This record gives sequence, C-alpha cells and structure tokens, in this order.
Amino acid sequence: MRPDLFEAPDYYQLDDLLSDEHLLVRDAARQWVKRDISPIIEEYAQKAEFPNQIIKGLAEIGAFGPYIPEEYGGAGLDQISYGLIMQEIERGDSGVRSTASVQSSLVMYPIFTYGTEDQRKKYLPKLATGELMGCFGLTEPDHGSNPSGMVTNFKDKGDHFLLNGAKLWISNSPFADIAIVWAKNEEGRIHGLIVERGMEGFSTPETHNKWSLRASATGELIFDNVKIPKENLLPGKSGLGAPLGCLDSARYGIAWGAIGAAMDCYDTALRYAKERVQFGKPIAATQLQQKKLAEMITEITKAQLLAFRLGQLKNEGKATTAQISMAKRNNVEMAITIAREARQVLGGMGITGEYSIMRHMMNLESVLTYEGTHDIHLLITGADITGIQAFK
Ligand code: TGC
Ligand code: FAD
Repeated sequence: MRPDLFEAPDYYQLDDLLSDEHLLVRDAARQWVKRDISPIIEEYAQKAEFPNQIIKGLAEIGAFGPYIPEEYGGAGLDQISYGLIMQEIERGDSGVRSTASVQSSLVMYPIFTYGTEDQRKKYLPKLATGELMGCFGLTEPDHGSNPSGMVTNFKDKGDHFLLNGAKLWISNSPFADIAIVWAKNEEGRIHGLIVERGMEGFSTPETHNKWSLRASATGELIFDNVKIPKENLLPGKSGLGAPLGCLDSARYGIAWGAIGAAMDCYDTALRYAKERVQFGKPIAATQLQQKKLAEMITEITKAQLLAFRLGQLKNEGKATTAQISMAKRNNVEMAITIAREARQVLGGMGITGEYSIMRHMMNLESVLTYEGTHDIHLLITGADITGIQAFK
C-alpha cells in the first residue's frame, strides 16, 4: 500500500466548533491511525486476519470506553470526542472501528449501565486497557432484524443458570474473553448475561470467507448447557430495550465512523484526480470528475454537520433512537456512495490494494447491514414520523 498522505477535509470549518480537548483527542487518534494502521491494514485485510498487536494502541488513544468514567478505567470524554475517535479509526478501516465499537458500546456500556458495582469493578478497567476483550451476542441464525424472536434461553437451576442456544455474526467472538449475551429466561423475558471464555459448553467458531470487514474477526457463539454463575446476570435492565439501548450508542459511533471512511475515499480520489493525466490534462480538469468530487465534499460536509449536532444532543442526553437511526443510515449510505464514486475516479487502480478505496467499499457493505440494516433504519424513521410501525 502507498504511503498515507491523508489530509482531512473540513469545508465548513467544523474544527472551529471543537474544543481543545476534542482536537487533542482527534489528532492523537489521527496520528495513531497514520502510524499504526495505514502501514499494515491492507496486508491484514488481504489475509483476513485481525491485527492483535493494535489492541494496546486502541486502548492508549482512548478507543475502549471513551465516555466511561475514569474511575472505571474509561477516558471520561464526551460524546463528540467518542464520535471523533470512531471517525479517525474508521478512516483507517471499518473493521478496526468495529472492534472499538463493540468493546465500548456493546460490552463496556451494558456492564456500566446495567451491571452491578462488582461487575463494573471486575471487568471495566481490564476492558479499557484491552487486557480483556469482549463481544456482543444478539443476532441469531433465524433472528437478525427481529431480535425479539430470539430462542437462546437460560433456565434457573438454583445456584446457577443453564444457557442454551447460538448467536451468529458476532464481531470479535473468535478471540473475545467475555461475551455479553442476550437470552430469554423461562418467562420469555430478555436479559443480558456475561459469559466467559473457558466455561464448559461455550465455543466460538470463526466465520470464514467474508469479502467484507476482512481485518475484523467474526464468528458464532454456541452455548451447549453452559453453567452461568448467577452473579453474571446484568440486573439493571431487562427486555429488548436493554440491548437496543446499547445499539443506540454503537449506531451513534458508526454515524461518525462512516464519515472517516468517506473522507479517506474522497481525499484519495482528489489527490489521484489532480495527478492522473489523460488526454494531456489532469482528469481533475474535466467536468465529470469535478462533479464527482464536488458532490463527495458536499455530502461529507452534510454528514459532518448531522453527526456534530447529534453529538450535542447526545451530550445533553436528548438524542432519540430515531435521530440516531437517521444519522447511521444517512452517513453509511453517504460513505458507500462516495466509495463507489471514488473507485471510478481511480479507474483500474481503484480495484487494487495499493489504495484503500475498494477495502472501504467492501467494509461498508457490512456497516450498511449491521447495527440495524439500511431498511430497518428507514422503518424506524417511518414509525417515528407517522406513529405507525411497519415492521410486522
Ligand atoms: P419494539 O417494540 O420497537 O421495542 C421493544 C422494546 O424496546 C424499547 N426500545 C428501546 N429501548 C431503548 N433503546 C432503544 N433504542 C429502543 N428501541 C426500542 C421499546 O420501547 C420497547 O419497550 P417496551 O418496554 O415497550 O417493551 O421492538 P420490535 O421487536 O418491534 O423491534 C424493533 C426494531 C426492528 C427496530 C429492532 O428490533 C431493531 O432495531 N432491529 C435491528 C436489529 C439490530 O440492530 N441488530 C444489531 C445486532 S448487534 C450488531 O449488529 C453489532 S455490529 C458490531 C460491529 O460494530 O462490528
Ligand atoms: P435479515 O434480518 O434476515 O434481513 C434480510 C433483509 O430483509 C435485509 O435487507 C432487511 O433490511 C430486510 N428486512 C428484514 N425485516 C424487514 C421488514 N420488516 N421490512 C422490510 N425489510 C425487512 N450481530 C450481533 O449481535 N453482534 C455482532 O457483533 C454483530 N456483528 C456483525 C458483523 C458483521 C460483519 C455482520 C455482517 C453482521 C453482524 N451482526 C452482529 C449481525 C447484524 O446485526 C445482522 O446481520 C443485521 O441485524 C441483519 O440481520 P440478518 O443478517 O439476519 O438479516
């Protein structure tokens, strides 16, 4: 892969709206991506392997639990800092951002929000440093968009619970030390359980042959009569709202992250168009390529404004699920459209691993689907504005 010459676009001077802390956090993540992700990521994506060595660096830039209080090992930052970190990481690769999203919003968040004080003290500091890695099991083979139909279940056996079932498409599962697993009790009520690697009957086979998120490890979670200590139940919230609450936080991070992938594609295409000469002039001098580039920067700027305002609302505790859905859906679609256009600007070179664009494009196919598909988010907006649910 070529040297990383990335320069971030800021067409509407959004940096002026960021605090000194935001800029510090953002720039630290940006430098880390340039130094530790860009030089290696293409190789790991090609060989479909998660680069374990980056875990320490992710922890150091505050990517594990950015908004979790410092007393539990988190970085104690606000939601805009969290968003900026996700943006910078996904500028490098959506799969790396996935690992950080899962650890922060789908593992640390539920332990912090629904867990006991003992659970917080036991797990959060080690998750913040990456000493422990986690995953989140909601999706099942027969229940993706409709998680309320899940069949994974646990029974009360007096001094422990007995867990049975299976989860599919679980980011980080092949190497995670713990899994936050959503399962129904005997009354059919959904609860979160902390399942630890090594528990008898618990296995995590890896899913192979993905064309997308190749540098992220994805797998299954299989529970065959797994004995779960009672103290591993998250007692703070039950019902589907508990996992959906975690998804609000992760989807918010994705709304920012997608901007990073789009910025990288735009910056690469702009640089290439100015350098590539055809018919005796740079292709950037042609109206058709300028149209592509001008539309890209317009859409990135709109997405940045959406994410920034959503971050303000999140900081004030006012962001709704439907507002988060709109931003996730809009910004991921914006990014994948830009990736496809940017690929064309590079002609044949766009399909090679010399440039990051095709990797971003393929990664974004997963981002479009996970954390609620593109269509599900449209239906969430539809339900919000009409008051009528169209899922069922
Ligand atoms: P519905 O009737 O709408 O809601 C059930 C209960 O949940 C409450 N609720 C929420 N609570 C907190 N936060 C939210 N965001 C909430 N949304 C809904 C709701 O009020 C209700 O409460 P109650 O007390 O009345 O029972 O549920 P539904 O079954 O009709 O489903 C709605 C739907 C389709 C929107 C939802 O299930 C959904 O979002 N489906 C998409 C599934 C999804 O996003 N899965 C993601 C899996 S995790 C993942 O992909 C990780 S990728 C990781 C990576 O980054 O690598
Ligand atoms: P389905 O729900 O079967 O949907 C198939 C199609 O039908 C979609 O286009 C969908 O929009 C459409 N559809 C469904 N219902 C409706 C409806 N009512 N009206 C109209 N259209 C509808 N899950 C986890 O729990 N943890 C993870 O860590 C995780 N990581 C993932 C990593 C990757 C790489 C991928 C690809 C997925 C991951 N997922 C994870 C799962 C992800 O959340 C699901 O794939 C997603 O929610 C969609 O579920 P599904 O794939 O079963 O599709």
